[in-house]
Amino acid sequence: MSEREEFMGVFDDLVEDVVKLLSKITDVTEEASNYIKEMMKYNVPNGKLNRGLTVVSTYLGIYPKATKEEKRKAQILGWCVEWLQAFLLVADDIMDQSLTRRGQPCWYRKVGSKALNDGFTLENCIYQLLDLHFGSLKCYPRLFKIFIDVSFKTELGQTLDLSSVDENDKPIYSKFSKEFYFNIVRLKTAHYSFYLPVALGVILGLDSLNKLDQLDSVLEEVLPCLIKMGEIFQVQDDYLDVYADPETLGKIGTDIQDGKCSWPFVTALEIANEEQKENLFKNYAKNDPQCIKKVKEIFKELKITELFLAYEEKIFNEITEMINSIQSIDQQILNYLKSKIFKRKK
Ligand code: GPP
Ligand code: MG
Ligand code: MG
Ligand code: MG
Repeated sequence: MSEREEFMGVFDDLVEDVVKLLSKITDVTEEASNYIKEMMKYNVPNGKLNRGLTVVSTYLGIYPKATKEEKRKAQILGWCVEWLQAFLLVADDIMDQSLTRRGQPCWYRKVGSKALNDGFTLENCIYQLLDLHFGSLKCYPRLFKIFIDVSFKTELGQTLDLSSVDENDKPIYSKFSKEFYFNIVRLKTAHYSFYLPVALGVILGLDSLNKLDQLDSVLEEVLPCLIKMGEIFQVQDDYLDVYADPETLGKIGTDIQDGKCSWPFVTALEIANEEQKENLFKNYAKNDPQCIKKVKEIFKELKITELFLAYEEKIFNEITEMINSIQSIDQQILNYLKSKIFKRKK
């Protein structure tokens, strides 16, 4: 069985854990419980599962002697990250007015504004599952705190992301710069997508080894490299938003019509001549196929694809160097993560 299949095998049990918890709360009807169960099945398990699987691979890298039961704990912790991801995506798709996610309609397009409450429910499930499965471990307070802190950073990143347009959804171009772009990206993506899964694997691994006293120095060492991976991951996400086949990507890009402060657009602004800039401003942030086409034509004139490929190559070389200098954990843990995103197409 592959790691992914084994990981998937744990999901149904966690859904049942949540259902059982609901059954213990007075006044929760069977209908409500069934709704939440279906909502979780729709939103939690259908992604690439990279974040969840990274928790498991990191844990095994720190603590290779893990028994089947110990490994299962790491898988459950991995699923907690996937629950967080589900919460963030349900909410993000409302805010970005997206159409599809993971090859199916976005949840809010199925249930309307109930999706907002479902997002809260998904988030709370993290803490219910943590309490149920990790409540008696020494590392429990650290697990709890890292979820809270990383969620906060992600929400602040979303605040920055949304602040690039005004109350009429018009982009505030004076804010658009690479510096502002990377402020957004580090907060909204890097912490929860890269730092969190590795940190969770490290926390649980050091707990198993009875070496939690080493935790802070390990996390401090790996943080910059993971943030760097998060940066390039979101640059790829922004590139794929414009250029990937929606069938492969599982989502239809919306960054151009949403007027996002995205990598292709900020890069284009840096190098465009006055006429190209004027045309970019005229056509960006408009939900009109002709305008989107025009923006893409200018991107082509400016060789955005070539610039992206060269930038991707450069950053991955820098990441390789950063990994090679890591001493506190097995470099293979980070190389695995790097290989998952290198030249990714989805
Ligand atoms: C990715 O942005 C960032 C997130 C999904 C975090 C959202 C944070 C919240 C607090 C809701 P994106 O909009 O580019 O992602 P995608 O392309 O997947 O829609
Ligand atoms: Mg978004
Ligand atoms: Mg989005
Ligand atoms: Mg995106």
